[in-house]
Amino acid sequence: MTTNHQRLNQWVGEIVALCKPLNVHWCDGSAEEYRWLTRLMVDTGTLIKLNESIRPNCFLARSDPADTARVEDRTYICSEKESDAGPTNHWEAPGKMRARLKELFAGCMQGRTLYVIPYSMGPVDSPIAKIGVQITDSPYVVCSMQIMTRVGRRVLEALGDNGEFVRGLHSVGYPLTDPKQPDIPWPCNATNKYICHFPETREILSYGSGYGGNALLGKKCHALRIASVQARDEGWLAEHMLILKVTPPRGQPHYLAAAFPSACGKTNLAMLIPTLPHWKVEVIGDDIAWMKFGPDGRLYAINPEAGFFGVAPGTSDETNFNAMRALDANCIFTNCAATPGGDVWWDGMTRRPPAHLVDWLRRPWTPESGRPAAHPNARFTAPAWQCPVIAAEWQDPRGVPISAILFGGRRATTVPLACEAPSWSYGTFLGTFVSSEKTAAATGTIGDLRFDPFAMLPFCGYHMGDYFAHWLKIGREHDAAKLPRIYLVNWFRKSADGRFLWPGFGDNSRVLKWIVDRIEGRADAVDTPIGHVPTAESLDLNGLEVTPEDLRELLRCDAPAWLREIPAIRKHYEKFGDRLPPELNRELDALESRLKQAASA
Ligand code: O2Y
Ligand code: MN
Repeated sequence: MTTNHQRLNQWVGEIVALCKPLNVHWCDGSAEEYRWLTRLMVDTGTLIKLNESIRPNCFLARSDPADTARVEDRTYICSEKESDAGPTNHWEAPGKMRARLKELFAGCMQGRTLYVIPYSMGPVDSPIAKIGVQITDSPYVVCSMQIMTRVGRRVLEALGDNGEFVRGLHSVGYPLTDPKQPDIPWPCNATNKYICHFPETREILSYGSGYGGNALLGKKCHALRIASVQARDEGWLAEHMLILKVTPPRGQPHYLAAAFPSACGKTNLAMLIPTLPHWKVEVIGDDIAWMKFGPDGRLYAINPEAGFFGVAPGTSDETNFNAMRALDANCIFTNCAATPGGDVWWDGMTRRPPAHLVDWLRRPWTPESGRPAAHPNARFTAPAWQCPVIAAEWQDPRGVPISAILFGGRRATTVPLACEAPSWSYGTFLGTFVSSEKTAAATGTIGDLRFDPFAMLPFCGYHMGDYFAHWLKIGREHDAAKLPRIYLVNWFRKSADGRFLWPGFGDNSRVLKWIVDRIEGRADAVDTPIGHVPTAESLDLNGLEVTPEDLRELLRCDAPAWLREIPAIRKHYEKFGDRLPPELNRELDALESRLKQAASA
């Protein structure tokens, strides 16, 4: 495959000269190419082919035990000014980091093939989509990028002779310097890992890891860290949000975007099966949303990805039937256990574990082993189109108009089941202190709160105070009547004796229904100091056994508990110094005085 794009050809030439690969291959994204690379990886032991009659065209990869997750402490934002990276990112001066990386990348691809992956984040013909080119020496990354993004010829065509693209250079950092040196199943660099972003020049340099978000550069590095900077500069939003289509019986669909920190059941919500009869929930995306204003003034979202890179443990026919069906064929599994019959298994996949397995570390495993069979961050990489509830319009280049944005955390106390923000600016304020409790707190005590504003803490490519300001600016510059409404939700509220008050999973459709009904002016709410909370009667609880006491607790604005959290929110805000928009402190002061009034009434 060739291109007349001079800057691209010149960059590839420079990287070839620096990294000294044995071969260069331009990826065309074809099924033939996928077959060739998976065969190659089966030969080197990187992949195990699963039983064709159980999971056709599926493979299992087992990583180096030291390379199993994103490495936040090795992730850098190398902006020109340190202050532009802000307090939530590691920073290094771009010149200094480039010099360090140049040394590491020099000769790092010896004995290997350098793959050039032209990819599109979003449907290739979408005005919201963006193009990237990743150079990598990992065939595992090439195959994973084929599933997770749109790769190949049509992307080069869209790029033309002079189009803009994000540059991503990735190496596992394990050169084969001696021609006789055999390769190993999961090459990586045990001592040096760097995941570096250069926001001003829209570049990503990743060294030493072959895993997930460190290596599949289209995902967190491009679609969130670099794109958040582009979005700020160009007036749109690049967010860590799933996108849902919710259709009421005989009604018009609404599209919702939702941000949750990790371990809050984001993939389960994205693929939820409603318990409410005749309500339909379909998925557009499970992790990232790019949202731009359309000519009609509404906010339109695309899923920039084409696949799901989901956590396997805990996923089952009971917890997420639709995800399980997306895994029936054409997937890459990483760090799962292997069954004697040539399938994969992970903890929680079936009620009864198999009697014998080979665990993710290649050791024999039985239920008596007393340790997990799969790594807790074991993953599936699955094509999105395979999900039975993928919405027909998931690849619509125009995107889908967003009616509501949800923020949620895992909160045993304080935060009610749902709460509607009366305005975009108040909704933005709610997003700034999204949090989960590190440990389940008993009622009356504050658990150790981990703030994850907008669920973007590890993914915002610039100063988070400026990111809050960008959200507030969007609200000032657009027609309030056309902006999505903003909601806080919490499926994890517990009783004083530690019981979950809400069943979650498919019953979360009851909260989605309340939100849709609010948007359509059909549902009641109570005005509380924190926002509009559902009345008990406005929630459709048909067929659900929830006691009136539990419901009251779920929907209670617990003013004293909120008041106890205000100092923690103030402390959280202090991190952002003078880049914290003053409106947010004003909102916090106003909230505190409303809560004090309510608590003393
Ligand atoms: O550990 C990794 O590299 C994956 S992290 C990830 C993957 C898919 C979706 N979300 C995430 C995340 O950390 O938010
Ligand atoms: Mn994510």
